[in-house]
Amino acid sequence: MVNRNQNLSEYLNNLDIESDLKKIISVISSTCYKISEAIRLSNINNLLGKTGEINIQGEQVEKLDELANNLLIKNLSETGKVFLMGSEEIESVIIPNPNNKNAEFIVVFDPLDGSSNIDVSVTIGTIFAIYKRVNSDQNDESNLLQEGNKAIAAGYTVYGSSTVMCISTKEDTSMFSFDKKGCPIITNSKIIHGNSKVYSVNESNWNKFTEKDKRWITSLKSGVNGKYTARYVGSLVADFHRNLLKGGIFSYPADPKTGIGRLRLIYECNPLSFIAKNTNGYASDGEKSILEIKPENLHQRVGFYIGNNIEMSIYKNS
Ligand code: AHM
Ligand code: MG
Repeated sequence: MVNRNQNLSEYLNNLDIESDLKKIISVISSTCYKISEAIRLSNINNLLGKTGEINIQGEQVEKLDELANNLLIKNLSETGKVFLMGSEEIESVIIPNPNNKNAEFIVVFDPLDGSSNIDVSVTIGTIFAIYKRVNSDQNDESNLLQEGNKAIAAGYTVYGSSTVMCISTKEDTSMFSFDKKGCPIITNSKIIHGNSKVYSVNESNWNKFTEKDKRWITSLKSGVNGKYTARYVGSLVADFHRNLLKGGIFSYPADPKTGIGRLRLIYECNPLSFIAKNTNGYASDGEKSILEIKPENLHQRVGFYIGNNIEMSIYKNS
């Protein structure tokens, strides 16, 4: 049973999941709290701006991207429960140090989503998903190239006007806020997608949209499906969080010429799609379920449509 005002450890005690998984979730939570403190003080501590490095995505690395990435890798390694990690910031699989070859869990993450919003104090966030390893070879990428429907837990933390962490398993999806000492306290439980009419799309890409996407967005604006409003933060994690609580649909279509999208299947789309599935929502790449896509490489980018079931069926039937 989930009670409002429980702390995370009481909440996890009541979940029917392995104790090693509970440990990993707790460490992600305490790491997110440390990241939120670093963000809060970033302007004073000279933590805004770029490191001068270019990451695997070909993007300039922000100092806070690096800080969040290093903290997650270090703290997850020290649990001794993680077999391998994968990060949006790192080209290949990450072997924990200290290493535990007998550990069973795989953790993948986007350490700080919404990098372009860091310097302007707009909401950013950490996204993660947890899997079981598929074999005992730490050099085998197939441990990370798992379909999203194999995830056993996923979540995110938004660093916004307040810091909110979402933890999702098949059993429950709940949200937590950190108290003064950094202890996560439940604020919402048994979450299901809201039903307000919002669409979140970067419409500056209009000339690259397919005829179906154009038809769909035009129909939302026309009012035939009700009165819609547009909200686009430019941080996926923030747009998803708002749509999950209030309702709506987020989309970042693939470029029809290449079939390649902007968002990363393993680090961004799968974790949020897993949460959507657990909360009366659904995610697709425009045709098929995101959670059924077998990743071909660690940094694969896909088209992405995610929202409550009603909005997703309006898109499908456009
Ligand atoms: P990031 O992980 O480097 O921050 O990139 C992903 C971000 C998403 O958070 C957001 O939805 C999207 O990129 C915004 O892209 P655009 O500026 O093209 O709208
Ligand atoms: Mg991202």
